Amino acid sequence: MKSIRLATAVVVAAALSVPSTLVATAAPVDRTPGHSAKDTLRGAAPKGFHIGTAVAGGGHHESQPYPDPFTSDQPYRRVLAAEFDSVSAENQMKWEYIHPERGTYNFGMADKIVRFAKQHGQVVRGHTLLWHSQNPAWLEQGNFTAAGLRSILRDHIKRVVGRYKGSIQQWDVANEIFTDTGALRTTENIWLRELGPGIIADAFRWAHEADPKAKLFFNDYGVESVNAKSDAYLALITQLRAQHVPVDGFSAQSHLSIRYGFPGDLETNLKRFSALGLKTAITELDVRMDLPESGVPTEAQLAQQADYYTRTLTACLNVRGCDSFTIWGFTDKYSWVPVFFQGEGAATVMGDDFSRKPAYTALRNTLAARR
Ligand code: 9MR
Repeated sequence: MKSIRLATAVVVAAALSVPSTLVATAAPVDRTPGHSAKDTLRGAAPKGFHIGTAVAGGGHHESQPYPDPFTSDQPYRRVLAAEFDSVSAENQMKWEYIHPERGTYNFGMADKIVRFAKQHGQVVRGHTLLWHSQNPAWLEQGNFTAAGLRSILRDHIKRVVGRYKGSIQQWDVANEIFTDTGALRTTENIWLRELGPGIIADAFRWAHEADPKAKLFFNDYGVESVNAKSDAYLALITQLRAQHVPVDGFSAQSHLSIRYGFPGDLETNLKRFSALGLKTAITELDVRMDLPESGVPTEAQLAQQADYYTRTLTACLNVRGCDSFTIWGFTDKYSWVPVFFQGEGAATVMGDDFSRKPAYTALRNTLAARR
């Protein structure tokens, strides 16, 4: 039944003239040897609840002593296919990768992710369209007029969102636009600085025109709790929705650390957004820790980490409209954490060899209990 549905989807996609590079034949879902379908995260998840991961490539990986993980590491690909039914581009859809020169798009890496997702019955989260970081030099250092810059953003959104029309379930349209005190990032963010806050509504409108079915999100870190930053999102989204701007969702990245307490009001916070009729999502969960000198986490650390993963998942499961839960990588082998936080690591749910940590088991059991 499943393969027939997938095959139909492929035919329909082809008929809608999706670029031929994206059309894939349906293939059975690979499974990690030794694990049955039920014994995976996607197998344990309740119907309609998407369990996702970032797909490793670009960004910090390029400075590491290994080849591109997603395209080179076969065991990695097998676990990616077996465990998850949602994938996010960790870096591959960011401006510096997908639009490296003015007028030149490089869709190769993103196409491969979308094709992989189709082959394995996964949905895709697109990340990201309007951000202050990982923009190419030609954009950041170009000397554009406001009108010129506006048309650059419009063309980018139309081209990128349009290319993957029908293939992306959720887009992070605007990423990290507020500071921790709830002020718009008008200094670092080229779009807000040069074009003013009105550009946010335009970005959502253009994305919606390019793919009316994709759910369009605001995405940020440090918004797990009720605080100045999440308050700022609540106020902005309320205002935009009153103006009929097509905003569909609000997502909390959730880069957590056991150094700090768990954001216990996560569920309460997400429910404020859900009450506006929005979807919510957890988009980049990882739980880092200070590593002991041996480099090996203690049992107590692993238990606390498992608890943070479980509580984040439970909060999402308890909120209507929170049906997408993504971890920012699934193996410590490729995590961004040790590269950005000295002395910290072990933030994902699997070891370097894809061995399952207590956090993995806790997630799977929590999902299974809600089936
Ligand atoms: O995981 C990404 C890493 O490979 C990049 O080097 C880094 C550069 O900023 O971005 C990481 O992903 C970020 C995401 O795009 C937005 N939220 C924070 C994530 C972790 O930094």
